[in-house]
Amino acid sequence: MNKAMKLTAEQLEFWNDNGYLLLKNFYSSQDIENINALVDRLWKKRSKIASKHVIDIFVETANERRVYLADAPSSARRKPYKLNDLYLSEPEIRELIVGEKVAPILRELLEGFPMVCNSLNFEFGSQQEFHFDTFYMPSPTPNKMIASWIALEDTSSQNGPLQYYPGSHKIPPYLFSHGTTHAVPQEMPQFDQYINSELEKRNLKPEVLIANKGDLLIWHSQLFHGGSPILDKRKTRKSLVTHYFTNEDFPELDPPKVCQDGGYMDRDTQAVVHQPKFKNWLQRTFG
Ligand SMILES: O=C(O)CCC(=O)C(=O)O
Ligand SMILES: [Fe+2]
Repeated sequence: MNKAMKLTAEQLEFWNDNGYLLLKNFYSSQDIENINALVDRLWKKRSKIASKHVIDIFVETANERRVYLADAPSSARRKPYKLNDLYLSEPEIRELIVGEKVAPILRELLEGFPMVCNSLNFEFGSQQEFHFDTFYMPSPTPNKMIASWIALEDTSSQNGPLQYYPGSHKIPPYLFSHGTTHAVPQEMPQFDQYINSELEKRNLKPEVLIANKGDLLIWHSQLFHGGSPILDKRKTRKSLVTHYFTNEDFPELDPPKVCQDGGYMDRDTQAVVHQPKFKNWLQRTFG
């Protein structure tokens, strides 16, 4: 393990107080350029590559759908999308998100062996409402999940920067009617009431992250965060988000290792239920 990359006492204290850690200039510009070039290549060659990459396109519009990248129209790249789980097939992504540079830090914060459970490549801001990641992927043991966010280009007030409430990880998690943090859509009005009163009681205020290419942000699974609105719709905000569980929570798994301090869940890609219209038409017409 590279001792020089481990966290200082001040960084750990900041993490405990705020629920996030910003590591400026963590990745080199070459590291980032390689990832941007990979995403470019995947888009350009999408009809020819064998890997089945799953992408959510036209996010937050009436046209939102999940398709294979090979079936995505070129126009989908000019609107917000989420390219899912590139880590499953791309070693360069694995090296960046759970390689020896970052894994010791994740391991220290998680107090467990970090295991990537998903990754998301964005080209635009997500504009995702404030949320806790434990709405979607609660870890079997509370607080044994963590997320990283890598700036693949600079962010500004115009391109939908990330925002979060420092200290919100100390709010007792809201439990939905089934007794866990996994969100129940019908119960969101009660959740909203709870969170608003907790934020007010603790006088917590949102902060917007203006980041530079190569910066790394790590957040606690209970940090309340989201993507702010994209004010200039033409402006991209390339980023890579990864969520991690711990191997200790999944003792039956022997995750492939990327380095001695981290690995990844080797699983199937998400299911693609809706086939693009054109493909349906081809199938109907030519069988
Ligand atoms: O990148 C963003 O704007 C937020 C993404 C996010 O919250 C997530 O993927 O969990
Ligand atoms: Fe999130």
